[in-house]
Amino acid sequence: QANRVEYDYFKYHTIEEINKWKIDMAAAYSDVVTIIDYGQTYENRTIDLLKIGFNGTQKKIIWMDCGIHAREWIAPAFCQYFVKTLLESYKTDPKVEQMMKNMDFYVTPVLNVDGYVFSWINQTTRLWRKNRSPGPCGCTGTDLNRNFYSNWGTVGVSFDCCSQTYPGQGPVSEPEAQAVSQYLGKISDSVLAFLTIHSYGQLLLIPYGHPETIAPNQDELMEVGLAAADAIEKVHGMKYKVGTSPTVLYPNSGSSRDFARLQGVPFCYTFELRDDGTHGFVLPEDQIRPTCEEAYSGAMHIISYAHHK
Ligand code: ING
Ligand code: ZN
Repeated sequence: QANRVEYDYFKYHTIEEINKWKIDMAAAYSDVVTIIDYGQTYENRTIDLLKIGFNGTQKKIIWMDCGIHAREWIAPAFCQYFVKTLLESYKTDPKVEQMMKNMDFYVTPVLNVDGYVFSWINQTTRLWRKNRSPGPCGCTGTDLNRNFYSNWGTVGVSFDCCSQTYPGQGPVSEPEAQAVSQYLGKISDSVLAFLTIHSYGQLLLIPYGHPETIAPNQDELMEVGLAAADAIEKVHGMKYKVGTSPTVLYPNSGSSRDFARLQGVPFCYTFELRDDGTHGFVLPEDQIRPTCEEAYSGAMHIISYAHHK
C-alpha cells in the first residue's frame, strides 16, 4: 500500500520531524490530505494545517489546533495521533467515512512554532510557554492564548511583559494569533467545532473565560462536554472535569476558544490533557499513548455530536 508512513507516535518529536511527517502524510494520503499554509510566525516560520476529507462541496469544518503553548508537548503529539487514527480508520469505519464526506478536518499540529522550537533547545528553555516576539519591557514573548479579540486584556492577564500571561501590546498584536483570527474569520460560517488542545489538568473547558459572559448554548456545551468526559473515562479510567474556566480554575480573556465562539462557532472546547500535575508539562513518553487514546475518544464524541446535530 502506498499509504504507509513510518512514525513513532508515542515519542515527542522535533519540529523538523513533525514537518517531515506532514509532508509524508500528504503524500501517502494525497486523495484526502492537503497542507494549507495560513501564516508566518514572528521568526518567519510557516504556520500550516492539514486539511483532511474527501473532495466535496458545502462541507462543514472541524478545527483542531495544538501547541499554542510551547511547553505542552503532549498537544502536538495528540494532533498527530488524531490525524493518523482518522486516516487509518475511514476505510473500515463507516462512521468516520461519513464524517470525511460531510466535513473537513483542519488540524494544526503546532501553532506556536517559534515557541516549540525554543522549548526544544535545552533543559532551561523546556518550560517556555509564550511566543518569541520581544515585549516592550525587555522580556520576550506574548501569551498567544491571551492575545485574541475576546474581552482582550480584561481578566486573567498581566501587563508585565515578563509575565507568563502577558496578553501583548494590543488585541491580535501577534502574527500567530493574527493567522488564526484571519483564517477562522474566512471559514467560521462552516466551522461546527473548534477544539484547541493544551496540557495539563485533565479538563474540558467551555466558553467563556470571562465570568460575566455566557455562551448562548452554554447548557448544551456543558452536556456534550460531560458526555465527552464520560467517553474519556471509559478508555483508561481517567477523570476529566468540565466547565467554564472561571468555574473550574480561574477566569481568562483573549483565548482562541472564546474568539471562535464569538465568531459563531457553536462547539468550542479547550482540552487540557494529562496529567493532574504529577509530571505537569513534562509528561513521560509512556503516557503519550493512553493520553491520546482517551482524548481521541472525547474529541470524537464532540465531533460526532456536532456532525449529527
Ligand atoms: N491553560 C489555558 C491557559 O491559557 C485555561 C487555558 C485558561 C485554563 C483559564 C484554565 C483557566 O491558561 C493552559 N494550561 O495553558
Ligand atoms: Zn496551554
